[in-house]
Amino acid sequence: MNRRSFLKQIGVASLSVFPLACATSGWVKAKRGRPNILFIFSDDHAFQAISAYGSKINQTPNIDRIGAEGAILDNCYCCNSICAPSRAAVLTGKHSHVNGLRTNGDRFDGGQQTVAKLMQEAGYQTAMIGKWHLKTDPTGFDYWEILPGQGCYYNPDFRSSGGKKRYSGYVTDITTDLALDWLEEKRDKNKPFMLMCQNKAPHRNWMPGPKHLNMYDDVTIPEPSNLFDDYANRSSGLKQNEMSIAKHFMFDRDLKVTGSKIKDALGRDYSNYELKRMNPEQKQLWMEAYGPKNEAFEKADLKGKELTRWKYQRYIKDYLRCVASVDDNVGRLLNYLDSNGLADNTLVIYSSDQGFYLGEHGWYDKRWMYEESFRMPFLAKWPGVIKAGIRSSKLAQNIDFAPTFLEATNQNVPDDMQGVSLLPLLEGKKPAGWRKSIYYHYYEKGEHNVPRHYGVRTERYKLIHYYDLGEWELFDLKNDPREMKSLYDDPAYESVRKKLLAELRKLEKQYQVPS
Ligand code: SGN
Ligand code: CA
Repeated sequence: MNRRSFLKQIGVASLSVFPLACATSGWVKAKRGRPNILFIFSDDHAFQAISAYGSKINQTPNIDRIGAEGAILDNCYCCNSICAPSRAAVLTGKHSHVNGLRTNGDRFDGGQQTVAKLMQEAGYQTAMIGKWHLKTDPTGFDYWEILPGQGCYYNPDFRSSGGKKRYSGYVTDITTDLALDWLEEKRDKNKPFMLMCQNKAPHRNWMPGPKHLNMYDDVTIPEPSNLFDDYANRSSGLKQNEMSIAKHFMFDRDLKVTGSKIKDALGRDYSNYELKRMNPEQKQLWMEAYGPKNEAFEKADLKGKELTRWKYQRYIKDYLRCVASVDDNVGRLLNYLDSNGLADNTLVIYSSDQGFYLGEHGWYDKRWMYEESFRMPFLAKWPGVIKAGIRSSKLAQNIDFAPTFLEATNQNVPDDMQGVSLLPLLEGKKPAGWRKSIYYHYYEKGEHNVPRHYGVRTERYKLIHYYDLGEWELFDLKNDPREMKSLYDDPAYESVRKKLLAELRKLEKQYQVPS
């Protein structure tokens, strides 16, 4: 770790107390040259659905390959578990309260410093392709072609500086086609590149592509042990959730029971708008795949827990089918690098804007500071710099991605970025003084009714404050990795609670969180 990173880790934001000479030379190593960066980012891809993270429910051979040839971070977390805020943190290297994007409803200020602009100024060709979701147009990219808003799975529209264009086909394939086309035809091959290839999948409403419609038809996916969580011993906020597998799926749109008018617990029966986008051939394949399965479901007339179990199976299979297409397309990108002599000089990263509930706590969606949605997958390969098979459990965060890109390409990390480069971890080092805690803050009041909260996670514990409810939770992740019982009021944890609170206040000061 260079000295600048070290100062940030220990919470010294300003360099002014140290001699200036230290700040200007010797910290940024010259050995790495100017590699390309291929950043593959998915939307809502949970670590539980990646075999390199020990998935019990699917295989992701191409994503795994990145980790097998490089490094895997086991404790990488987002600063705010929702789409646009996570993306803004990645671009700026800053927490939500600093980059100004706290909720999906906010507009990103593209006038501010971003890693894309810094890379561009350093002579890189930069491209943003796929899901963007920041409301304002991308800045700092030589080329961008993005999905409007959340985008569609079938025959999606894309927007570029030249206007809107509809492509026929499946969004994950098309996003990768556009990325490959930029690599092959559109970039200036005399310059190094940073390509951000960002999938819509596996976001709700989990529409599988034509190739994967019947995958998992003959298997039963194992359920998480807490699918029927009763929310005892934790904040009252859990019971108020509107993201429950049992209660908050719309049969037609989410569960693909076409024509169903069964309402969810909130009285909604939205239909699946994606079906209207399909051409006759796509629609036929779809109906052939889902028709018989839906008939069997209707005949079975399930009730209670059996119905919830059926919903879980339908949901998880569709989610995993979307992931299968992501994985195939990761393979296409890796093959392109291999066969065009680019692999050796390219840092490839696979990650996702946040995690997701795959039935844990009875849920789908994200937002909470519990592990499944807080944690992000992070796998990286860079032959010659990252040795094969590195695995780090140190605490990393999405605000670290921009500093990582900058350090990897031999640039200074601006002092106002709040993250630190992850390269030491990826290189298998165990830097002394690495951060011992992570700050988190979820601000959105809206869909899924998750109470706003902030908190701190250390290597072993987690403290969460639901400030609108005036409630706290404390988890011992070593003894209770599924976060089923808060120990906040347990006298045996009195000193742990005090230490965590002090740590939280320290982080708030370090990151200049407004009170
Ligand atoms: C949509 C989804 C929500 C999801 C948000 C945010 N509803 O609104 O389930 O939480 O996006 O997702 S849907 O009915 O429109 O599918 S995010 O990844 O963009 O933050
Ligand atoms: Ca997301």
